[in-house]
Parts: sequence; C-alpha cells; structure tokens
Amino acid sequence: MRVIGEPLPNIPWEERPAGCSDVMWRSERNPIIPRDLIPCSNSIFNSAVVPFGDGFAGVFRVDDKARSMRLHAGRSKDGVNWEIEHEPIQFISDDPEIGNFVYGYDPRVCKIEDRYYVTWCNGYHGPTIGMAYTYDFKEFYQMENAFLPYNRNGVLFPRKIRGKYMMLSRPSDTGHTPFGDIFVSESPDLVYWGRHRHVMRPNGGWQATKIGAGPIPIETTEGWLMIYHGVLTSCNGFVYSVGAALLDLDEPWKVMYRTEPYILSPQKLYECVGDVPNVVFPCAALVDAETGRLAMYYGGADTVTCLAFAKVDELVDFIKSNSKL
Ligand code: BMA
Repeated sequence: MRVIGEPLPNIPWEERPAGCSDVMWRSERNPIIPRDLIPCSNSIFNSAVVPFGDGFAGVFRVDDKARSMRLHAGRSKDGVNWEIEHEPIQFISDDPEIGNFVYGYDPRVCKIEDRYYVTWCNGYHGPTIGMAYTYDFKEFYQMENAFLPYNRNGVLFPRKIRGKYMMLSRPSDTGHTPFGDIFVSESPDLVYWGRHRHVMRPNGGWQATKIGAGPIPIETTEGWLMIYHGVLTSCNGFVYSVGAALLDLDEPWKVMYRTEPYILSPQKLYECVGDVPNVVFPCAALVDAETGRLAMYYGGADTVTCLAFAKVDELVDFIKSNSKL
C-alpha cells in the first residue's frame, strides 16, 4: 500500500497515545483553534487547510457575531497555530449575479495543477456549491457555481480522472436535509458539470440519515481514500460522525469498501458541547506520502477546529477489514 502524492515532512503530527487502539486519535492540543481567535468570531470550525510555501494556508468557516457565515483566509507555520484574517475573503468576480455574496460555509481547498480551488456551500437562492481559485490565499477569483441549488459538500478530486475533473457532492434541500447520498460529477473545464453518477447511500447506524464527502480524496495504490461524514438521527437531533471508504481509481463512483463502524464520533467535551452539540465534521486532511502519516482537520460541535491523526496504511486495512457495502 502506497500513498500517491508529495512528501510532507513538516506535517503536524502526534503519535498514537499509549493505551489507545483506535485507528484515528485526537490531538492532545484540541481544540487547536478556539471559537474566539479573531475579534469578530462567534465560532471557527469546518475549515480546510493545505500545504503552502514552507508552511500551511487555509480557508476557514467563521460564523461572526451577527451569526453570518463567512469564509476567511489563514496562514500557519506549523499547521496548529493559525493566523486568520480578521476580514472575510472578498471574492473577485465580474458577474454581480454570482459575486453577490449571501453566505458561505464548509469550505474545501484542493490544489489542482497550478492553483488552489476552493469549493463551499454557497448561498444562491438556497445552498449550492460555490467555486473560486487562488494562487496566494490573498486574491480569490470566484467562478461559476458548480451545480443548481440545492447541494452541499462539494469536494474536488486532486487530479483529472480519465481526462476529466471530478467532484463529489450531496444533493440536498433548503433546510437541515433529513436525507442525502453522495454523487460524483465530471467536467471538462470546472465550469460545466455532468455525467452524474451515484457513489454511496446512507448505510444504517451512525450513517443512517445522510452522508457527505469530507476532505479531498487521497490517492493510494488501493484506490481513492475518501473520508466522509455520516449522520444518525437521535431523539435529541442529528449526530455527526466520520467514516472512510475506498473508491475505484478510474471509476470513483464504484465503492470497493466502506467502514461499518465510524472512525471518529463526538465523544470529547468540545465535540459534544457547543453551538450544535454532537458534531465532528471533517473538511481537510494533510498527508505525508512518504510515511503515510495523515492529519485530519475537523469542526467540533460547530464551534471549534480540531485535529486528529491516522496512518494511511492502518486506515486502509481498517476499512477493508471492517467493511459493509
Ligand atoms: C450541516 C452543515 C455543517 C454543520 C452540520 C451540523 O448541515 O451546516 O456545517 O456542521 O450541519 O450542524
């Protein structure tokens, strides 16, 4: 088993704590980003980071004190201590119809070829998938929305597959969506999307109500490693957990394995108590292809940003030996 990608020797990393046998373990420093890191923030969570220069950069979901959902850029030397811009990203757009920013949340960031693409849940007569690109995390150029409303959890693949760009998404509704499957769509140019294929449906237990892709899929010799969130409806509301699947490298709508148990669920206080209790929501993962070390960024209780770790070879083994399709 090998990760196909770049080495990342400066990945933020903590070894599995003694006595822990879980396939994924949390950072001792959680939450790494507190809700009040910048003056305007009510909460900072569900955010996306990538290696950038000699450190890291990212796009952060900041809900402000007016409770508007905004996207802010940020930088870090070590992936743990972040400087987040105090002002939201002002997207550059020459079309006011698209550029009229209503709200934005749950960003993902994906490097493809020469630039970084941002996808997010964008308010355009309801939630849909907004897109932009940046070279420097200073200027962001807004593109066409990928899909019609209503859609959420738009996640790009980091390279073309059989000559086409590919994006996972989760068609939804205007509200808190009590259903949801993952689909994949392809595009020749990142503007026009089609040839939609069904990837995965909810699957009982922690993922009984709906599912949505999380970080950018990670290419391995065993298939695309897709980390995703799954939702259970309890008598007290939704519970968001994390699982993982392996998708076919050339036809990523073909699911080869997916975890029957979750790999992370809300258990720590900062995941169970906050603006929305009982939520772990992953939006990014850093991977060191050389060692297979993986650092996943996730939101805790819609309030703070957290970090968890895994080793890709162990995770792939876990998915295969705990799979239920
Ligand atoms: C989803 C999204 C996420 C959020 C989750 C739990 O619908 O809004 O941003 O983390 O609900 O509230």
